[in-house]
Amino acid sequence: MSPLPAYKNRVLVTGGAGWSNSGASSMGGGLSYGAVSVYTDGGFGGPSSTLNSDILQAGGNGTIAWSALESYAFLANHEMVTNARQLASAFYSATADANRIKTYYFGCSEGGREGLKAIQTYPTDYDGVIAAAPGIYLPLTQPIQNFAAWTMAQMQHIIDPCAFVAIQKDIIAACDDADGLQDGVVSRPDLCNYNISNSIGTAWSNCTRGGPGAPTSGMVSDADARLVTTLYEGPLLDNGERTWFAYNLGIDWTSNGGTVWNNETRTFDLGSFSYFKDVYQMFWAQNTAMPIVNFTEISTDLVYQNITSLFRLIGGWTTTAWPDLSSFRAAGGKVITWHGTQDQLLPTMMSASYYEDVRRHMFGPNSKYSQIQDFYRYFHVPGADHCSINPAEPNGPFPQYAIAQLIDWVERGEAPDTLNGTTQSGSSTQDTICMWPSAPVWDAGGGFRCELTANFAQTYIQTPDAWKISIF
Ligand SMILES: [Ca+2]
Repeated sequence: MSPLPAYKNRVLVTGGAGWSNSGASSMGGGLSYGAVSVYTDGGFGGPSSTLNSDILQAGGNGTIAWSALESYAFLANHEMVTNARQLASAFYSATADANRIKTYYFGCSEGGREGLKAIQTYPTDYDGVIAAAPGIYLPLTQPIQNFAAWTMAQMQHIIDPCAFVAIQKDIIAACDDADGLQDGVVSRPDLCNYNISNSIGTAWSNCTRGGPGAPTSGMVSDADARLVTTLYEGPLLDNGERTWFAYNLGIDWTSNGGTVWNNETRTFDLGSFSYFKDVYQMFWAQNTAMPIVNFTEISTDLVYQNITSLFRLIGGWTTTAWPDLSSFRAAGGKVITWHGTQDQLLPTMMSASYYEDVRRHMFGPNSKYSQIQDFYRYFHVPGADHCSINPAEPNGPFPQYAIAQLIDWVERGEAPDTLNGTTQSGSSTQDTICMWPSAPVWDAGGGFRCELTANFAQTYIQTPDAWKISIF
């Protein structure tokens, strides 16, 4: 048995996912950094308990348990790290050196949201934070991410998941070398202009994604291509205004646009779309009985109206997009956000947009990136999906050890100009994750560089012009 690493005056908090504050699954990571690891159950009664199972039961049918929501939104994390710092200090008082304990945070998705909420709300809680693929703009992102469901219902075309996958493969094949390196990774989705109608007639065989009983072979139809084209345009109102960012070309639609084979009708039905139903139940219906949602009665316009209500109801606690991080910066804090370019749940552009909001608000629209990079650095992870490596693009780099780079930044002043990528496949040559707004490119001889393109942010990030008021 190898000895435990020495304690190095660090506390590492690991954040939750989905409707859970619990970072239990990542907790072991702290050991390798000489850190005390902590997580919270959010006050929901145990590590596996979640907001959606608690909020209406605890409040009573028809009543939101506001304390549970407050705890989930920000308070549980604050109380935890406050206590953890005191406990670590007391426990290790015999061996701790004089330096103040450094507190770190890592979380992705909901965990990323918790990390940003912490630095927006309690700017001295953490010395260093990794807020990855953060689920900010929560009142919007949770319901809107299932817009594939009502789009399929509206277009009366419930797609075979094998068609989703066939189109995805076509996109990846067509856009792979736009970055200059043929490695099965779409490292530059911004340079990818694939027209989905080119996939009409693409055949598949031996596909089991449809589930038991479903056909294993088929081909992409006109209706499949029309649907997927509409999905990649993103959620638009009837008047054409954009409610939210589109996903990058090449994502896996089979979760957010999940369908299930019906052996009786020999067709596909819509899947369950739990996040949409959770929001519907908790905040729109406020009823302990899970609603039965008929997606043919749902539209982007209707959801937009309900999101507007949701911002008024819970936005102050959950939106988590406050762009002024001056207090955190003044306290010496450092923050890293990374987001996979093939994120299939939270569109990559939303993190880029938030980062640009912070830059504009704190330093001005024409500020040099070096100013925000002094304390906040943002990275696009080529090919990665939501908080993980992407089985469809396994040669992409993944920032597995970004915490080590964050620690070096906080404790030694070594700011990361790139993140170190590890790969799932040994054949990849990608081990460097470029810092926004630079992006990876390979020249004809295989030479790699992180390239700066004029107005990259302005051309990459769409404008959700449906929102006439600020939605911080
Ligand atoms: Ca490539």
